[in-house]
Amino acid sequence: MKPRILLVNPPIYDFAAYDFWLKPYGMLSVAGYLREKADFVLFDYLDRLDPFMAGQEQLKSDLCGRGRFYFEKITSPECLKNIPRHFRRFGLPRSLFGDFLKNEKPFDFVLVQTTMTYWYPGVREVIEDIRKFHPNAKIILGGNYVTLCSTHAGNLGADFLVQGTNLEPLWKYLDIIPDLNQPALWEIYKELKVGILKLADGCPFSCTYCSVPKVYGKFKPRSLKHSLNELELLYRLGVENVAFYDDALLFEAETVLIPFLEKIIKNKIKINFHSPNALNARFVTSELAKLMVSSGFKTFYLGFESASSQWQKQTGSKVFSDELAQAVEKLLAAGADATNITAYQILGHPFIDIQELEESMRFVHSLGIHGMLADFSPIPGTPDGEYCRKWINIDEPLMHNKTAFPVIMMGFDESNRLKDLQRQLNRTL
Ligand code: B12
Ligand code: SF4
Repeated sequence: MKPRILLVNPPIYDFAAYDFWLKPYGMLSVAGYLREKADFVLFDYLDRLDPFMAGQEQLKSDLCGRGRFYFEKITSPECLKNIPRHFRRFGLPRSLFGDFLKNEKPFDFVLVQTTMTYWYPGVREVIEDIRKFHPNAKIILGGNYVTLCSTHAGNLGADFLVQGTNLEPLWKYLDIIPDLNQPALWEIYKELKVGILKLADGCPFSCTYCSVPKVYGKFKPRSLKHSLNELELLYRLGVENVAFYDDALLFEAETVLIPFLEKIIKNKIKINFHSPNALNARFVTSELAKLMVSSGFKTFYLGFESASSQWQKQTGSKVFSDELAQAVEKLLAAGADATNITAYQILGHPFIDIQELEESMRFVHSLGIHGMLADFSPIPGTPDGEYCRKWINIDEPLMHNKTAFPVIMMGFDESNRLKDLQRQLNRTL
């Protein structure tokens, strides 16, 4: 008999959360490798097409597939009490999971997606409920929180942790031989409008605030055939918007992104593409910009962080200001809509004294594109995260919260002033 496996994407406990193309892609990929070798059931707390959320006007998606989550206000955890913002629980109500679990036959395994390290209270809640209703199911955690905070995650009460990207121990634990050619298990959703793709793992840079180089190592393209299979599945299922979760989508584009986009055009696939996880402006050539626009890219998020060359060099030299300016020019010349080009800039980074953030925001504005302040989250095991031990207990993942850290670093008023300034600048475009 095939094992019965429950897949759970937990609710989010945070000050803010927005469905910026959020999908439990790691867990769905693992489930895809086990397609037809197990019986799967999904409970995705963050599925805005679930009948509970789909009926609510204020939670409707925008044209690109983004939107608000249902939430309930809750008390802040003790260590975040001094952050003057409401703490919330985002996602379907907990009682719906209880009702669901009561009516399900026993599960052999439960796979739980973990994402931001500071979202672990949602994972803990899921574990408590599974233990209550299905005490014999083996609970397996995988994803970013488990990888970056394995000791902490080990204390949440799960049975097995999948750290990093090596899935061999998981296959042994499940006692199933996977089929690694299978695409992610997207058909498990009753209705799906947004999908995710990842054409490669890793990144060639080593930014001091980022965990990717340590977790993924060298840049490694995935198989083009695999990515095209996955895209075809998404297309068949009626997906309208696809976001790339790549860390270096434009790196070695001649062998990775360009052949992929050429196939999209050749096969006349009409899907909107998005790059929420930041593109590197250095790699935007005129040809690539044209290809991206003609193959369906609609939004362009560029990682910039700061216009200060001292800050840029000190944190890894991933991109310089003239490269951002040239990329914007090329994207505009290729027909990209200026209102859909956004440069991220990091807010609350510990080297704020050399970051020249306000000047950087004005520089981005001078290029005629939107800026977006990306609150800094200190990550354990990275040079900048470890430096933040000066201000916070980094062994408590709640202290990695991106809303909290800038307030702790620079104060609530200063952080708000910069956010207001960003809004004002964007309004004048
Ligand atoms: C996509 C992405 C996003 C998306 C959202 C993703 C989501 N679903 O929520 C967006 C763009 C919105 C985003 C936003 C942010 N992000 Co982000 N993001 C990522 C990224 C690139 C991938 C995360 C992911 O979904 N992985 C899942 C899949 C794609 O990974 P995979 O390797 O293929 O998975 C394999 C294995 O890992 C394993 N696996 C993975 N999951 C599971 C689950 C199970 C059950 C099992 C068994 C196995 C398994 O098996 C898979 C099979 O191949 C990571 C970097 C990275 N490369 O991991 C950063 C990362 C998670 N983000 C990070 C940061 C800093 C942020 C922001 C704070 C940035 C900012 N200041 O705005 C925000 C925070 C958003 C918020 N609301 O708080 C940090 C982590 C911070 C933290 N403290 O946890 C990371 C690690 C990047 C970094 N800088 O180091 N992010
Ligand atoms: S370029 Fe992006 S993914 Fe690569 S190390 Fe820097 S921040 Fe991380």
